[in-house]
Amino acid sequence: MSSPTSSHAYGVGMIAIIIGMSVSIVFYTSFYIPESLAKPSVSEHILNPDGDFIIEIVPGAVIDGNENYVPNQAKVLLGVSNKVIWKNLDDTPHTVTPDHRASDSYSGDFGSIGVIKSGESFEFLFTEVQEIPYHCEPHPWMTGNISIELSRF
Ligand SMILES: [Cu+2]
Repeated sequence: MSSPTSSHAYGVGMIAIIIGMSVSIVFYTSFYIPESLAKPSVSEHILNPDGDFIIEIVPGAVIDGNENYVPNQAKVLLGVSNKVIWKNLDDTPHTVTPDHRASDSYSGDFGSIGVIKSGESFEFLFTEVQEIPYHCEPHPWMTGNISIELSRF
């Protein structure tokens, strides 16, 4: 048989377990899940670099042997020129397509979605050091390379 004291202790124990579980669930849903889904924290300098870095898809780029992406071997610095804009100045639609799947943990998958029409542009904010060789999907002889590097500051 149980004494009144031990059954009371048992009741308090159950309540403590229930409260503990509730607190854990509230913590998990309110703090842990939003934190794990949040984008990585990126410094203000990198989110708002000093200026845009322009890569022109020059007129006549569609013709094999011509210049196409200019500058062709681009080097950008985080916090300085990591926001890159490809401008299509050619008459033909082109793409910026990575040779191998490439992504940035803040901005997501790299590459133009569909074609960049004549007069239009594609922009991408790089937040991590990496090097990406890329090409034009309809005109695979058009190739370029972009390298994202740390600035010295
Ligand atoms: Cu093209």
